[in-house]
Formats: sequence, structure tokens, C-alpha cells
Amino acid sequence: KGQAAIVTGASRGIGKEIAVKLAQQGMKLTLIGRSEEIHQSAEDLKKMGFADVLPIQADISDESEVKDAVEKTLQKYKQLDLLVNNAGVGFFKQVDETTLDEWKKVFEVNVQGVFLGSKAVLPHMKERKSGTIITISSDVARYTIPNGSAYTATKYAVQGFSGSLAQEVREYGIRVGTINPGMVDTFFAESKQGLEEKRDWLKVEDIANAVVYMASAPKHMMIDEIVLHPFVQNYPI
Ligand code: NJP
Repeated sequence: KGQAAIVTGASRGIGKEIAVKLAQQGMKLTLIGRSEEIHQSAEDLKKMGFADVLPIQADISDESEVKDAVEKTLQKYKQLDLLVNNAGVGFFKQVDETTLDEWKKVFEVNVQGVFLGSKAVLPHMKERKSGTIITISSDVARYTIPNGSAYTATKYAVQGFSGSLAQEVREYGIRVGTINPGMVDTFFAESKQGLEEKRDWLKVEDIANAVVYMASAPKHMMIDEIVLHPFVQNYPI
């Protein structure tokens, strides 16, 4: 009770649903997103009856904005139990069609953003000797796909980052894990939610439920990673 979480990329898609499921678990929330939609997410949650929701318009690749969001969260809730590094961007092009700017941008958000978010919450979590950091990675970090080298590289990077961090913070009782979904019906990569061709894809609820499961694991249990994909998505296992 009284637990608080930060969810990045909660303006829409998976992050917004993670916020709903965590609120249903009784958690107080800070929601982060770049666009004004983040305020709408907070309003929607308040309409559902969840009072403790703090929307913050911030870019996760900007160190001072991330630090500021964590400080505001601690001022409001006095504790922080969970960080969900969910915000991410993606595009799918062949290597020789990918510009250096596109490459840098996707790394800035997907990798630098995860680093900055985690770094900002660690002093508090270390001091309390408790906390959980969950990063929404991707199945592309487990089964590579063509035409997605930049995006795939970012998700391999966060796997490495999370694995190393998990070992580093064990002694502080802090748990670090990743959730690696296959195709999810969201707005990802300039797409729209609810398109007919995405009918059989994972739903945002599927990922949000995985977050709740990982975050609420009993103290003696550590879930490193959850890989989940639509039944229709086939892998060369
Ligand atoms: O994407 P989308 P998803 N700073 O586009 C925010 C991974 N994943 O929910 O900033 C702060 O609907 C953006 O808000 P705004 C994926 O890699 C997905 O599908 O206001 N926030 C919005 O709320 C990603 O890590 C699939 O525009 C930033 C949210 O991020 C995670 O799932 C498959 C930001 C994106 O919502 C959520 O993606 C897979 C920034 N710099 C992994 N940049 C899939 N959908 O199929 C973006 O394997 N946001």
C-alpha cells in the first residue's frame, strides 16, 4: 500500500494501459510523455477513480527533464517502488536506407532514455534497499528481424544494460527485468491502434498484465524476462 511508480511513454499504447493496471493494483503514479496527450492519460485515469496520478511532459532522452520528473515524484509520493521504462520509438528500414540521424534518434530514446531513467531512480532505491526497474524491450532482442537493424540494436542494448544492472543492484534488493513482446496493437512506428490487420496481435493488456506479474513477484522470486508473442507470430526456435 502507498506504493508509487513511474511509467514512461504513458501518453498512449502499452504505457497508458500499464498505468491503468498499476492503478488498479493501488499504486500512485507519475506518467511521462513528450506530448500534451500525457495530461489526457492522467484525466482518463482520474475519471476511472484513481486520484494519485501526476502527469509530466518530459523527454526521456533529456537528463535534466528525467531528473526533474523523479524529484517531483518523490516530493509528491515520498517513495518510489517501480520504474517502468516503456517509452520507445521504432522504424523499419534497410541499413543502407537508414540515416545517421534516424540511427541516433532511436538510440537516444530507446537506450539513453532507459539509462537516464534508471540512473535517476537508483539513489532513492538504493537508499531504501528496495525497488523494481522493468524495461519494455522487444522480442527482436531474441529473434532478429530484417529491416529493423537500428531498432533491433537498441533492444539488444537494453537487454545488456538490464542484465548488467540487475547484477549490480542485487545487493540493494533492487530487481531489474525486461518484458519482450512480439507485435502489439498500438500506435508504434506511426501505426494506428485497432486496425483490422492487427486483430490477432498482442493487446496492450497482455503486456500490462506481464508488468503487474513481474512487479508483484514475491520478494524471494526474481523474474528476469518475459517473452510473449501473438500465437500467429511464428519463430524459428
Ligand atoms: O508505442 P506507441 P508502444 N520521451 O507509439 C512515448 C515496445 N514494443 O506502446 O512522447 C518520452 O503507441 C510516446 O508519447 P509521446 C516499444 O519499443 C512495442 O507500442 O507523448 N516519451 C508514447 O506514449 C516501446 O519501448 C511493440 O509521443 C516518449 C509511447 O512512448 C514500448 O513497447 C513491439 C518518447 C509510445 O507509444 C511501447 O511502445 C515490441 C520520449 N523521447 C516492443 N518517445 C509493438 N507495438 O508491436 C516516445 O516488441 N515516447
